[in-house]
Amino acid sequence: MKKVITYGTFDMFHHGHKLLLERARTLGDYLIVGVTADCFDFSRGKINVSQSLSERIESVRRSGLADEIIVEEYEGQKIDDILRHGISVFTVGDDWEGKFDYLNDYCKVIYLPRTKGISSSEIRTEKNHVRLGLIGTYSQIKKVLVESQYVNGLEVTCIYCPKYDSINTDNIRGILCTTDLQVMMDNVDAVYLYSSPNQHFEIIQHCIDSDKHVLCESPICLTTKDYFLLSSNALEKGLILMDGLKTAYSLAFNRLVLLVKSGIIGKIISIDSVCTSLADNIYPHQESLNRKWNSICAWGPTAMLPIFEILGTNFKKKEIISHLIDEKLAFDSFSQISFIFHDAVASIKVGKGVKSEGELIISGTKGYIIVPAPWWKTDYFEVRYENPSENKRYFYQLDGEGIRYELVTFLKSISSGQIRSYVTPDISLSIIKIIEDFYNKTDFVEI
Ligand code: C2G
Repeated sequence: MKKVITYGTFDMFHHGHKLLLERARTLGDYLIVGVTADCFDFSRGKINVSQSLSERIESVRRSGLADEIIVEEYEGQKIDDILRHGISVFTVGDDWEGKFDYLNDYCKVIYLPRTKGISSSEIRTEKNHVRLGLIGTYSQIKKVLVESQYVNGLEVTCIYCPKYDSINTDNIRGILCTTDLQVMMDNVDAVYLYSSPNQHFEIIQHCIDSDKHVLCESPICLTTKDYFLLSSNALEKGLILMDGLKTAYSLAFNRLVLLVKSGIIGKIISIDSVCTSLADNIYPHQESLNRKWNSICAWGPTAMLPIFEILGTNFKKKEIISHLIDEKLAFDSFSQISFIFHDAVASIKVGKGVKSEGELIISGTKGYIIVPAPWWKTDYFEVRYENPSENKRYFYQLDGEGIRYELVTFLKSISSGQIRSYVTPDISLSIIKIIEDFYNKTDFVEI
C-alpha cells in the first residue's frame, strides 16, 4: 500500500484545504493528515489560530478525505512519522516549495500548487476586523505599532500623540496622527492606551463614552472607586476593558503558574519578585516628572502579578516602604512591599532609580523555581530541588515581549464579547488597591 502524508493547521477549514487534501489522496492509496498542535503553531509564530485543535481535527475528519489523522507536536516530527508509518509520499502546498526538500532522504516530496485567492488569515481578518487607535508618546507606542502587524484583523488606523511629543511621521505613513482625542474616536473601534497613569481614568472614560474597547497598560487607574466605575460602564455597554500586562500573556509565565499550582515544588511558602530599571533622567523638572511613571506604577503591576496569581489576593497584612524623590508627586524611585498571607509570605521590590537583580523566586516545601533576570520577559525558568540531578529546565519561545499575544487576546475578547485576559478582575482590582494605598500612605513607611 502506498501511504501519503500531509500536514497543516487547517484553521477555518476552507476550499483551498479541501483541494489540497483531494489531490494528496490521488498520490497514493492511504492518506495520513497531520494537524498541528496549538503549542507547535505557537512556537513557529502562528499565534492567530482561531480554532482549537479538536475543532480543526473535526473539520479534517468531516471532509472525509483523511484515512488517518495524527497530531503534529514538535519540530522534526515529520521524519519520525515518515519512518514510523512507512510513508512513500510527503506532500504540501507550494507555498512551502524547497522547505521540505530534506525529506527526500526518507520518501518522495511533492509540492502541490496552492489554491489562489483564499487563506485562513484572510478569513480571520474579514471576520474580526478591528481598527485600533494608539494613545501615548510615540516612543512608548511604537513597539505596539510593530507588534500589531503580527495580528490578523487588527489594523492601527490612528495614533494620538500628546502635543509635547514629536511624531516621526516617516515610520507611520498611512496612519492618521492627531492631537485631538475626538478625531481618534471617529476613526477607531478600539484603543490601546499607554499614557501617564494619572490620565488613564479620564481617557478611558472618554473611550467608553464613545463606545470603544480599551486595552490599557496596567494600572488601569489609580483608585478602586474609579476602577469600579470604569469596569461597570464598560460592562453595561458590552465593551472590553482589559489590563495590558505583557508578562501575563507569555507562554512561559502561564506554564510556570500551572506547574506551581499542580504542586511541582510542593506548598508555596514564599514568593520574591524584583523588577527594576534605571530611569535615564529621574531628577528632571517637575512638569516632565509628572508625566513619567513612578516605580509603583511602572513595575508594581508586573511584580505583583505572580504573587496574586499563585497565592490569591486575600493577604492578611502588607507594608509598603518607599523612597520618594518627589513628595508632592509621590514619585518613588524605589518601593518594597511585603505581604503576609494566611500560610505564606511574599515581597516585591520595584525601582526606577535603583538597580537590582530582576529575578523571580518561588519557594515551596519540595523545591523552588527561579526565573532569571529579566524575569518579566520570561522565556526560561528552572525548577530546582535539594538533589540537583532532579532539576528541570523549561524554555518557551517569547516573541515581541508578549505584546503580540496581548493584542491577540484583546482581539479574541472583542470578537467573543468576553474578557479572555489572564489578568482577572480581582487581580486588576488588588493591584489598583495597593497603588491607591501607596498614594494615600496607608500601611506606608517612607525611607
Ligand atoms: N493550502 C493550499 N491553498 C490555500 C491555503 C492552504 O493549498 N489557499 C495548503 C497549504 O499549502 C498546506 C495546507 O493547505 O499544504 C494546510 O495549510 P495551513 O493550514 O495554512 O498549514 P501550514 O501552515 O501551511 O502548515 O507542519 C505544518 C505544515 O508545514 C503546513
